[in-house]
Amino acid sequence: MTLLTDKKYEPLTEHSAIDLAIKLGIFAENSTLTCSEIGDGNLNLVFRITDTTSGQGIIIKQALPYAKVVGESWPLTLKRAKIEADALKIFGKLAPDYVPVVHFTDDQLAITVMDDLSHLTIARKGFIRGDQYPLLSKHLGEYLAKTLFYTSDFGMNQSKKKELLGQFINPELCKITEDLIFTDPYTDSPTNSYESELQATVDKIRNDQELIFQVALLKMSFLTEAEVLLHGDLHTGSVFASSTETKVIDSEFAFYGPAGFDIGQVFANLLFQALANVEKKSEILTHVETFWNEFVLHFSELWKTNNQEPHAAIPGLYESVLNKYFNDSLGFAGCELIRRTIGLAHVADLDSIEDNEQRINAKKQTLSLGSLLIKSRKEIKSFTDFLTLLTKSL
Ligand code: SR1
Ligand code: MG
Repeated sequence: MTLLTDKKYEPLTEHSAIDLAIKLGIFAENSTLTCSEIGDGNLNLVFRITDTTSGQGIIIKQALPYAKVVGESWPLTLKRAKIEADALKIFGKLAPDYVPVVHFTDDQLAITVMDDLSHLTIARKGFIRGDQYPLLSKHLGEYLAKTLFYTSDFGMNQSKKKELLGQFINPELCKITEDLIFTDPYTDSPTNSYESELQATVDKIRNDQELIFQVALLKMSFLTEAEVLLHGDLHTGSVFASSTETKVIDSEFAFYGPAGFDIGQVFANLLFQALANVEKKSEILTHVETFWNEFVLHFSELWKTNNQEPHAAIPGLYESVLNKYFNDSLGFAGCELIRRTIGLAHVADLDSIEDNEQRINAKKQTLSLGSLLIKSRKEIKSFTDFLTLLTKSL
């Protein structure tokens, strides 16, 4: 929905965000409102506006015409706000328990107005401070089973899927992923950043021809395999959580790609916690297992009950599709582990380890696990094999 088409784009301030919320009729003109810019991601402005009397709030998210993490030298399309809002609406219909409600959008201003989730915590921050999220992995498994299945050729009309694919052509944001995940970490790119103590390990990665070949294959899969509508950036910073609730946000990287990409990002971003703190190994492995089991439980049920593909019942097809998703996810998880350690966009799980030696060792272990998953993903025949490998490697 475009509500304010006469408005020219300009970045909101805390003051103009309040004006906008009143103009949109979200709050009465005489309400006492407070606003703070709370965006801590790499790309956007995020304003939380609260009515001090009722305590009720909303979020206005606005895309900037450049990547905030780098600055104005890295221009970026505002169209991503529309992609994000459209994806949130689709995912919200498919998995309503796990997606915030979108109230308004304006393509010109590149804004999305959505539920205030401030009673929840960004899962990565919560994990780092020791919060427990007993239902998070179960919820993410169900969320992904539903969003991936219902946007695939198995879960929706196959002609409509092609139209949806066209709606989510997202070249600029995909290019960020292609560069930052699949290319830059394996070259001497100025976007990379890592401690000098990692240089020898980085050199080893860049000289590992088998590893680079496998990364190139995974990149080809990302570029060409339009299996499902992906979230496209499903790390723990894109998830708000509490002990009872889980909400997936930040879908501006959404596009049609290989299902294993979202699954692998969830695996990797859970694993950062175990790599950062060995005491969390058992908690995190339980999350990894619960996430996968829940994904399979829902996906297999949807496959049996809602399949649109006439060949769906052919013996072996379900197993073949699921094995492909699983196998791909291990490779994509490996790429995520590596790029978050030596590429442009790091994770606080590792970077916040204060002790230098401990941090470097955790990062070396992350790079080693990443390489192993990428290179040996096809030999990992079952989820049990994966768990055994993780138990040995962490
Ligand atoms: C320039 S954007 C860097 C990273 O932030 C986003 O959340 C994506 O993960 C992207 O790769
Ligand atoms: Mg994001």
